[in-house]
Amino acid sequence: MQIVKYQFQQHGDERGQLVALEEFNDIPFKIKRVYYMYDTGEGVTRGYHAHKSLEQILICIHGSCKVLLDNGKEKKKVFLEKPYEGLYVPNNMWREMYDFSPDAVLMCLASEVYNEEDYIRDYEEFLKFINRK
Ligand code: T46
Repeated sequence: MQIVKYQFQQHGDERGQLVALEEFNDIPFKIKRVYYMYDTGEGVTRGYHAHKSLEQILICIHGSCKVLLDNGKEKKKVFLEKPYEGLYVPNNMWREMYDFSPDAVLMCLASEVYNEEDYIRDYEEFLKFINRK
């Protein structure tokens, strides 16, 4: 499984850093939704689902966290700690987020608006779904 981590351009000067993200230029899809999570307590794990069609870019814009990606055949762990790095999470990929630092802010850029019908929240169902493809 290939992990795709984007390194965004940083516009830095003596005032600090700035990252700008444009759909189709920096992000490989039209951004229809942005959400972020924070105040994730110690030991918290999130995710535990896959999406049928949604594509996303995950950016830990503050602090750090880990993401486990699982395509049903292979699993990979990715550490996110840089506000200028974005992890691409394609559809049909199981994901789990964990080991959030207390100050972590995980921002997600999504290719679709929120739709609970797009979620596969049961791992066995996920395996059946990808094997049917
Ligand atoms: C994903 C990972 C990385 C909304 O109302 N709108 C939204 O856009 C989202 C994302 C969530 N919600 C509601 C639904 C739940 O009642 O917020 C609550 C928490 O959502 P969820 O348990 O799905 O959160 P995570 O952190 O497990 O997963 C989220 C995304 O849902 C998911 O698409 O890939 O982050």
